[in-house]
Amino acid sequence: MNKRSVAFIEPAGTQANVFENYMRFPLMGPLYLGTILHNAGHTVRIYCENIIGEKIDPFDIKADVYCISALTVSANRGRLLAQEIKRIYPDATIIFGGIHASLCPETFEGVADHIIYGEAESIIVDLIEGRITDKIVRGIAVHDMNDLPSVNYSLLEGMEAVTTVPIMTSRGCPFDCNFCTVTKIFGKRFRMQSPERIMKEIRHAMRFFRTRWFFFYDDNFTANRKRVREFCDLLIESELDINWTTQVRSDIADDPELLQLMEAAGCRIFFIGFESIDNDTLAAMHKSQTRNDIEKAIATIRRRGISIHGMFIFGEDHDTPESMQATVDFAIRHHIDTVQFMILTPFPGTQYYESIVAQNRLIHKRWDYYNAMFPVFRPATMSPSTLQRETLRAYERFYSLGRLTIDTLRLLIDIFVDALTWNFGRVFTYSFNDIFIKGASHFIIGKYARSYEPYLKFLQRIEEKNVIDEGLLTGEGGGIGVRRRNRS
Ligand code: B12
Ligand code: SF4
Repeated sequence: MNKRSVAFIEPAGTQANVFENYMRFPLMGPLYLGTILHNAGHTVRIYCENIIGEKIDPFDIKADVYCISALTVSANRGRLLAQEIKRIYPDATIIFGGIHASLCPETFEGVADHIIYGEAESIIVDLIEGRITDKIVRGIAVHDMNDLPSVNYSLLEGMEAVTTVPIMTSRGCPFDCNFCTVTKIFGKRFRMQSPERIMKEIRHAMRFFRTRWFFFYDDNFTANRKRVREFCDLLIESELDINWTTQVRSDIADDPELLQLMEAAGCRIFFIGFESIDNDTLAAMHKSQTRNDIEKAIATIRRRGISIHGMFIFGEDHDTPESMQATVDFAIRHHIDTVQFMILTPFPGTQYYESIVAQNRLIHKRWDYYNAMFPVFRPATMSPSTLQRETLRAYERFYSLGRLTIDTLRLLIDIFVDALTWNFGRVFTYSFNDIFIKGASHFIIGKYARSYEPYLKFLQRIEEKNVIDEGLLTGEGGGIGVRRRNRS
């Protein structure tokens, strides 16, 4: 078999996304699949538009096979790229995979030679070498996560822009939140790498990057606590001295000793999906957590000096403008370090999507707007434009200049008092990073608040007329005038 040149493309969403400006992270799928193909002797490059910081031009990328990995928000851009590639290189093979291809393959009908559902490590070589010829192919879940190769990060174009090393040590989640696509792709069985293997991954990654910040992408890093305990022991013993961030659930508060160990091993920030402070909303989402669990988690984690990035979702049927602003009050009162207020988004393939479609509440299927920042369905207790406005107001309140000033002053006073009293005990809890993120978020939110106006106008029009003016929305996202980041 001739060796082939393969280009992986991770398109960016075409709409403004508050966080993409300083969160330059690649998906791990292209990195794993690219590494496997590279190890099999094929020539591989991976192009992630979010990392490169601009739109890629297919004229600049010549390959035998184009593998496009799209989320829902980047599906239209992926489709458009495929059309351009086919026009420029009619003999090239185009393969779509990833979350959106798995959950909504019809999006890529007519532009894909192959569409792959689910995990593709065990089929990618056969696919590229032509032993699999079916148009629709079902991948096979990786059975043992320790069998995966170590990621070759140098395949990633523009990897110098990555300031935090991405690593994913597990797949699957035993929970079943109704809005989430994770279990639809990776299943409910939690599969994980061993503590020794995670250490090997860290050492391996350190050969590619100078930074000592790592982000463990795992959806629920502490689902198996014994593993995390052993990993932290190994990390402390190794004296590698890295800082890391990961995603956990509120139930981590049940194990304060583990928290202490994680902090000692360099864990600095937790990303936690709190989703809501209302128990009825949490129950409707099948979140398997209560407001009490959230409060306990915040208090316990704060005591251990780990920062919290709290993620909330607005727009569930029990939500009102008042409950949304009460969530902001809650986040401020409980000193959550940074927050994300996402608008509930019915992603195809989820239980939530099915129920919204069945109730005829979906406004449109322009995937560019499915980035949890635009209402794409009709909420139960308020208009879509109210949901949009109240979400922006929530952000503006949380990241207000007044709060930023107070937090900065508080930190400076702590440092001053500690220096005077010769107290070094809490030096490691000073969080310059939080102040920086809050400051950046304040400016980014101000900028994006202005760019959401066209979508708000679109929502108001459909609310007045009760019809969708298709002319206002275009597939590539320029139609309603929401500004894109300048990529060219
Ligand atoms: C890391 C991460 C992020 C990072 C960076 C992601 C990025 N570059 O887009 C950050 C924090 C910035 C982020 C942001 C967002 N994220 Co996010 N994120 C993740 C997370 C936790 C891990 C992604 C990952 O690497 N997975 C592991 C790898 C191995 O999986 P994979 O890339 O899908 O690849 C496998 C298969 O899909 C397949 N495959 C993939 N590509 C291809 C291509 C070909 C050709 C083939 C054959 C096969 C194939 O094979 C691979 C190996 O088995 C996932 C959850 C998850 N478990 O995946 C959510 C997830 C992808 N995010 C999600 C969402 C909604 C978002 C946001 C819109 C909102 C938000 N949460 O802020 C933004 C949008 C970002 C954007 N691109 O515009 C959703 C996407 C849902 C959807 N239907 O699109 C997910 C699935 C979480 C969820 N709860 O549902 N995210
Ligand atoms: S939201 Fe988190 S806990 Fe819920 S199913 Fe998805 S990954 Fe699991």
